[in-house]
Amino acid sequence: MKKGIEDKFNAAKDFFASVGIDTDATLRRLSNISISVHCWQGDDVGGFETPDSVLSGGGIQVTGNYPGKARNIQELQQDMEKVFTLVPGKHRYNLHAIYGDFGGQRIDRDEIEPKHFEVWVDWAKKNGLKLDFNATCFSHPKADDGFTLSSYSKEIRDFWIEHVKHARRIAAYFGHELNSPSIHNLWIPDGSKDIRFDKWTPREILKESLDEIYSEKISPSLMKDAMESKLFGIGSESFVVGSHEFYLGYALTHNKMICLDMGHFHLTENVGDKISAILQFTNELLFHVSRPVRWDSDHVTILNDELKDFASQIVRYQLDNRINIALDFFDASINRIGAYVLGIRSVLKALLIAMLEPAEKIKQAEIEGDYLRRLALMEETKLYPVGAVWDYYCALNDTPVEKDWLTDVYAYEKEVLSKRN
Ligand code: RNT
Ligand code: ZN
Repeated sequence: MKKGIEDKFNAAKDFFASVGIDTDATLRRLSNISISVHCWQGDDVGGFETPDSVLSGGGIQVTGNYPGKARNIQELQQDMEKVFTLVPGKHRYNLHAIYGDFGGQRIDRDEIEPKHFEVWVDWAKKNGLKLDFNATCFSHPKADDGFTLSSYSKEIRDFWIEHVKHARRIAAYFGHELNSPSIHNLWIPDGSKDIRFDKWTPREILKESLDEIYSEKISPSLMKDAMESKLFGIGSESFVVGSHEFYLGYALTHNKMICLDMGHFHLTENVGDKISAILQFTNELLFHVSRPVRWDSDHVTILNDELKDFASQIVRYQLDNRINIALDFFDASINRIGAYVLGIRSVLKALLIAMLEPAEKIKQAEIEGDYLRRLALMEETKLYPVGAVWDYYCALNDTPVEKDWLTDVYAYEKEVLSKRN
């Protein structure tokens, strides 16, 4: 371990003990939290259906053309292995349906099978990872008019229903092979650019499509279903079929998980705040941790107030096993490996900060109605020596301390990424 790290940690540990916090227990707790790391930051949501697949439609957008993106499964796996050496903890990996191994064949979305994802299962086993999954209802000609599961065309929606059914079976296959239920998240782009006259019918159709999809019962020991709402997208500014209320209603009445993407709400809404409301009525939630900048821009997560608020909600109410943390950002304007590392580390830091709060003391002040004390304690907490604990945790896990990971990222860029074009 680098010189000084342990000394600083011990001093911090004494300090935290003096405010009633057990630092070692905190680090054990942090190491038990797994983040589901998304595959799509690695190649700008392109996928591997064809050698030159690119993100299209769906109201989501990647901007930037930083060199070195992964062009095939092997490169993406190599990149991810690098990423996982630079972040502490054991995590999960989150695939989209377009990332299968289709062997150069044209396999349409309604034909994908577990065998197309064997290469990922083998890789996950080798690297001690668990897998999550997503149907891909965008970047496809049958999604071009902006409607998939809620399409007025029976042919179109049947195609997508079939796709999602296949995707759920692949998630179940992951759960079975890796001994850990795989979360299958469903997000569809459906909506319209301009004012919708009939908002009822598309939602009624979507509900029927979902009923059809979920009529196939799969054990929650293999896979769990989540559904992700959105406020608006590019091309669906005026109306989104799968709104928050729609999916919240569906999830609560059908025993499904809701997925809250931090970029899918009004910018002044505190998404973390929703946790203590929704979890009064259901057992688990999925989060897409992201960073909206003025809109759902999917910037790399950083340690900002929104992220800290989110983490504090998990930690304060011991929801470690009820909130599933997944990442959802894709920035093509910076080194993609570095984007992953920075984003993952920021989420872990937010959790650590929350775990090192003098929670009992603040709660007591609140119960007693001593709101000045409550405010003062929360304010003091902001300067607690969390950095020393974080550095120690990174070193303990054989991962770089402070910004040392940059050295690895740039070396990898030079040796590997710069040779791709
Ligand atoms: C889109 C949703 C969705 C996607 C991924 C690629 O607005 O956030 O989660 O980002 O499925
Ligand atoms: Zn999302």
